[in-house]
Amino acid sequence: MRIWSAPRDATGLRFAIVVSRFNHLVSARLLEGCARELRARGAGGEDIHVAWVPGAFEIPFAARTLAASGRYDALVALGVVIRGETPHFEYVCRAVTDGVRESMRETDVPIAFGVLTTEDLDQALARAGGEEGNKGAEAALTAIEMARLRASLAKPPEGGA
Ligand code: INI
Repeated sequence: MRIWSAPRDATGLRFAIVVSRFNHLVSARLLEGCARELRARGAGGEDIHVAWVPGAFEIPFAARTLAASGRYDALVALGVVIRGETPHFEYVCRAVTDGVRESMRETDVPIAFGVLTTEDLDQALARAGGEEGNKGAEAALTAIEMARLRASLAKPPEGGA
């Protein structure tokens, strides 16, 4: 039996974080948590690149472009979509989730999803360093693990168990 598991050590890995400015109060906290986690796990400051985009809708475009550059082991997408009075919320959520998934498929670069989709601002704040933790930091851990896993899955060992 071969069991795949990947260490969450970011030493030597290169990351791009795409973060949206909409609901900046919250997205800045996600970014802070994400960058802090990457650094704490060994990533160098020069190996973490940050691209700000206007809103969550723009995240997939930036993520796909950065992933296609071939310069990153993994990406993190960060944003905050808060339900309003209109169905616009649903469209933005769908666009960002579908778009990030497509970007990952098209480029074969892992993209951790740290986009909050909440009912209100309080829920979003709770997930950005409040009582529900920091989803930016959680996304950082996912990005590290997937970057390592991608490398080991691409070169499976010869032979049996
Ligand atoms: N963008 C967000 O990131 N969060 C939101 O809550 C949001 N709402 O509610 O509208 C939002 N809209 C902007 C959208 O992402 C685009 O930036 C805009 O439509 C221009 O393309």
